[in-house]
Amino acid sequence: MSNFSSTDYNIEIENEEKSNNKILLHLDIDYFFAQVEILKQPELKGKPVIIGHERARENKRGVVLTCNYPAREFGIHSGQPMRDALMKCPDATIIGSNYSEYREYSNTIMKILREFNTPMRKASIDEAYLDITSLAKNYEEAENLAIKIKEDIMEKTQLTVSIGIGPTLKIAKMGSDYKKPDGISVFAPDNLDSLFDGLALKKIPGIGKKTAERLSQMGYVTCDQLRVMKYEEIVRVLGKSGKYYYEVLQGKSTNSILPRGPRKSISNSKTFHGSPGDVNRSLEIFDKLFEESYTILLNEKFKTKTIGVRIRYNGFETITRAVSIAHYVDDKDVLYDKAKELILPYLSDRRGIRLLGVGFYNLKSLEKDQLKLEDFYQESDYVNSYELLDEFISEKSDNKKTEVVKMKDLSDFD
Ligand code: DCP
Ligand code: CA
Ligand code: CA
Repeated sequence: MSNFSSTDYNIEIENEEKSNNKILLHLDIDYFFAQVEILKQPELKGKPVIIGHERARENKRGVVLTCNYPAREFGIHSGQPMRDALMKCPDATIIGSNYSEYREYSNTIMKILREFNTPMRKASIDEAYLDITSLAKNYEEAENLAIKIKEDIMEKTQLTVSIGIGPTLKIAKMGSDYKKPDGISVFAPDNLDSLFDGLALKKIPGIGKKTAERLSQMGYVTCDQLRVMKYEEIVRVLGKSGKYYYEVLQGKSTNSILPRGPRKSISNSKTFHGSPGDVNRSLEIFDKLFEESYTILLNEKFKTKTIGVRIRYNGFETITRAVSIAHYVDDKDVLYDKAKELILPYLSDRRGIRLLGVGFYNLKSLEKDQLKLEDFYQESDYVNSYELLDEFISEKSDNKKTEVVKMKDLSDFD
């Protein structure tokens, strides 16, 4: 069995390098609701159009949901009271919103993105993130992919979108805003200056109006002014949130764990600084990890066919083992027995354990409407332990009922 371990080790190294060099893409539909309405009334193209309460002209009620770019030239923007907007541009065309149509357009675009079959997260009705690391070897290829995505979307919906590409989610998001509308902006890790130089601090996602004002009073207006600061310095200036801004500005934000489309796996692991102790203590921890994974399996209403375990020793040799059973099950005893059988031979190694993990792969949802589920996933669901693992390469074994498989992509296990 141990003859697999050197292969596992190589896969591990490759993926650890890769996981620090992700290429992430953020897409945002341009002046979304207004663009859809203008598709239906092309004669409005080039004229100021506001989406809001249709009778606002008479009753002066409500706020601007969005407007097209000609309307923005008058100083109109989302969230503004209609009364103010109409003072700025009395001749603007006002159109009431048609949410069900917007949702359909949104679904069509999300489907196009999902079909790239790479980790994807819908962030709002008109925004999504894609991890394109496996689709693009470099930033040039990433840009070509963005062109292709825009063409696909244009062909199927007639809508323009803007795309940003970068090494972190935040940089990708700032990128999609950088050349709006109908833009593509690519910021490779060695080219972040071109994004941040001269860019207003308020363009950083999450920087509030108040913070921006406070910073401006202190003389900080653009990103480059904070980017030259050391970590300690920025924390002194910005307090607790300094860490966040430091990471965003250095292109190091740690939240580049990409959420899934429909879940493909459930796994859980723990890293030790110093070994967990003897075999019994290790098994206790393993049981706890199993318990946590199993709880998610139950809560999210899945059955599984493949159980995987992972162990890393001091010196970083990593062993992964998985086994597939004939039918999808959610029986705790069956799953636990398999998991324990897999891990037990590896717990008494003299080197000391650095990491233990256990998970389920080949999931089958017991719920019919999987996509709905996805809409509820928030960023916090993706932190640390329970992450997406790629499929397995299956290695046919003689025993039909029990198939030993090897994990292909281990990068997200811990
Ligand atoms: N929206 C809304 N109420 C708001 C802000 C937005 O109903 N206060 C709706 C209308 C927008 C859609 O959400 O069309 C997407 O919002 P965005 O912030 O992405 O803005 P737009 O897509 O309209 O414009 P942009 O071209 O700046 O992305
Ligand atoms: Ca938008
Ligand atoms: Ca948006």
